[in-house]
Amino acid sequence: MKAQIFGLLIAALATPAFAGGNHAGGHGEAMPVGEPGKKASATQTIQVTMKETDDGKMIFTPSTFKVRKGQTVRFAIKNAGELDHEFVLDQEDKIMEHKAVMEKFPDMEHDDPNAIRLAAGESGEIIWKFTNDGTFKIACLVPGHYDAGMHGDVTVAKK
Ligand SMILES: [Cu+2]
Repeated sequence: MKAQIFGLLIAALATPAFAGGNHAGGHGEAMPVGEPGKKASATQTIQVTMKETDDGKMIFTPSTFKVRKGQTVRFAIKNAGELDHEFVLDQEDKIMEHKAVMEKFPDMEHDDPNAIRLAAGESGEIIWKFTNDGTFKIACLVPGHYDAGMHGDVTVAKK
């Protein structure tokens, strides 16, 4: 249900060129960035920490990731900061659309399989199968956080 509402919001903001596309997102559907993976298939665990820094930035550590097409990765994510943070994995244009929606509706919640929101001190995981090569992004879309530095690059190699 939340995803459906999100889809409607996205559709309302989207340009006509996007209007025919599927912006409902997630819930087991294949996306360009990949699809939810099975834990037993994960060949790699990547630990990711989210936090604020003493000089006013907000960061993912690490913030660059290199994986291979076909690989299933377990992202073990920890919020080591004092604020809520999100880990959203997607195409850059989808991240930027989603960022714009979050700025208009900051209290919006979503439960897409390519995203997780963690309160301070919480840990969680996303198991993801990368089904396409290319360049994708991770980001925190809590308003202001992306601009404070909370984004990173995921490169998916062909082989
Ligand atoms: Cu954040």
